[in-house]
Amino acid sequence: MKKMLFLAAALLLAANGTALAQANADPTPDMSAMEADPLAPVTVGDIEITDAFARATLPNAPVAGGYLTITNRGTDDDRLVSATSPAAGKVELHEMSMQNDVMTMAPLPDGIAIAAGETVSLSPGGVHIMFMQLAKPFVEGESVPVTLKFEKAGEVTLDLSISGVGADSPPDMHDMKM
Ligand SMILES: [Cu+2]
Repeated sequence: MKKMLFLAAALLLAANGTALAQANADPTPDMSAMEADPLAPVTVGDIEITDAFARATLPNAPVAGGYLTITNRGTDDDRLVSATSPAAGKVELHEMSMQNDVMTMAPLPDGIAIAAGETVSLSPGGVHIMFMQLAKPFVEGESVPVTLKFEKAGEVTLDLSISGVGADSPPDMHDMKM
């Protein structure tokens, strides 16, 4: 729904070059338009989150991966300690690694450290948000809400845009043979 609203707003702006120019020059842009942009950075305290997305799931896939980039613009180290979502019965922070030539993944009990001034990317094949016990499949073009809890910055809820099923992202990565 948010995406629809954003598209409608974009079309309205595109249909009127004057309105677009005014929007760009306006030092206090329309907040409703900003909230509707799924690609806009999300901030909480000194933490900035960009490039948030999840991958669509195949039918009956038990899990789905979520990915985003976290930048700590503050002078204190912070830590992503947990994630939750109404779209999944359980959400964990995972790390992938090679064990005896098999790519496996395991929960990160201490969360993900984001040192002051550093940027950490959660991406396919690396650290990721694991949605488990999915309420329903993740469908490309839709979005999934996730609430991230940071040790210092606190909690923030954002929408992950759902992209296509990645060719390098099988439905059950827990047993992915390399
Ligand atoms: Cu995982």
